[in-house]
Amino acid sequence: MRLLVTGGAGFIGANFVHDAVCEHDVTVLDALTYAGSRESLAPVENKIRLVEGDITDAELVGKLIAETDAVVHFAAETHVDNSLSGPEPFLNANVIGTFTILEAVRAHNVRLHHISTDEVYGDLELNSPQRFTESTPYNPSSPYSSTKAAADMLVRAWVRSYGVRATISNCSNNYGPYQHVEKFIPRQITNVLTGRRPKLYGAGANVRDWIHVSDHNSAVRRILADGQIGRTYLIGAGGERDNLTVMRTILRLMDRDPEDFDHVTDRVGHDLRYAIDATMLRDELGWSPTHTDFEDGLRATIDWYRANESWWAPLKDAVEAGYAGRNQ
Ligand code: NAD
Ligand code: TDX
Repeated sequence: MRLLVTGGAGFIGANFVHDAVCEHDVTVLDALTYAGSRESLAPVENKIRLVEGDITDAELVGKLIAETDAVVHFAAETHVDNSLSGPEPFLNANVIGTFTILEAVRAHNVRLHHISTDEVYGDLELNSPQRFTESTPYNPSSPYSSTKAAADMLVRAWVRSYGVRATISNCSNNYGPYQHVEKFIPRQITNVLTGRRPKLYGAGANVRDWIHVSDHNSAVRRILADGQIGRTYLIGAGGERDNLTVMRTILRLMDRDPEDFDHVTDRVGHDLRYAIDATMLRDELGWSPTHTDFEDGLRATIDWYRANESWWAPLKDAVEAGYAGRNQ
C-alpha cells in the first residue's frame, strides 16, 4: 500500500515509519517544526520519501493525497505547556491542518486514520474506578486538547456528511525513543544526564496512563488494516502511574537518590488523571500490548537516551531556558 504519514518526523510518527517501511511504500509529510527532525528518520532515509511541507498547504496536501492509498495523520502541535503560552500554532496545525487533510481525502476518496489523544475527554478523579471509553463525552481542558477535540469532531462530521473513509484513535501518554526532551520522561532522563535536577510539577499526584510507543503503533496498524470506518478506538495498556512514582522510578533506575529532584510551579488547569479502557480494541481487533513491564520499557528508554546524546543534546539548553522562564 502507498502510505502518506503526516508528522512522520516527530516522536510517534518516526517510530511508526521505522516499522511501516517493511510493508508499505511510505511518503512522510512533515513541516520539520522544532518538534520534528530528519535524524529521527535516518535509519530508514533510503526507504522513504520525505517531503518538507505544511499540512495547511492545500495544494501540496492535495497533490500528495492524490498519489496515495491511505493517510495516517500524526502531524500536530503536541505540547500542553506550549499551548498555554502560545495557542495560535495549535489552531493552525491541529484544526486547519486536519481540515485540509479531510478536504483532500474527500476529493480523492482516500482512506484516513486520524491520530488523537485521550486528553480530549478531560480528566478523571484520582482513585476512582472510572476510565475513558469510546462514549465518554468530550471535555477538553487546554488549548492543545481543545484543538485536538475540534479535529476529531471535524473527522466525525466528514465521515457522516461526505462519506469519508476515516477511523480515529485516542491514545494515552506514550514513552520510548525519539521523544522530544520537552516531555516529562525524556526531560527528567536528560536532566540527570546533563547534571541538572529533575523537575516535578506541584506535588506529582497527577496520574498518566503510560503506553510504550511501539504498542500505540501496533494498535494503529491493526485499526488501519481492520478498523470499522467511522469508528473511534481508544488505545491504552493499563499503565496508570502518578508522576511522583514515575520520577522516583527514573531516578532509581539511573542510580540516583529517588528524592533528588525539585518541585516546581504547577501547570495551570493541570489535568488530574487519565485512564483508558481499551476493551473494544482488544475484543474487536484482537490487539494487545507487548511492553507490559513499565520498568523494563523505562530502562530501555533510559539506555536509548544515554546512547543517542547527539540526537537530543542540541535541543536541551533551549528547552530548559524556556522552562526556567516559567519557573518550571
Ligand atoms: P511530536 O510533537 O513529537 O511530533 C509532531 C510532528 O508533527 C513533528 O514532526 C512536527 O514537525 C510535525 N508538524 C507539526 N505541525 C505540522 C504542520 N503544520 N505540518 C506538517 N507537520 C507538522 O508529536 P507526537 O508526540 O509524536 O504526537 C503525534 C500525534 O500523536 C499527535 O497528533 C498527538 O496529538 C498524538 N498523541 C500523542 C501522544 C503522546 O503521548 N505523545 C499521546 C496520544 C496522542
Ligand atoms: O517537567 C515536567 N514535569 C512534570 O511534572 C513535565 C514536562 C511534565 N510534568 C507532568 C505534567 C503531566 O502531568 O508530567 C505529566 C506528563 O506531562 P507531558 O509529558 O507534558 O504530557 P501530557 O501533558 O500528559 O500530554 C502528553 O500525553 C498526551 C502529550 O504531550 C500529548 O501530546 C498527548 O496527547
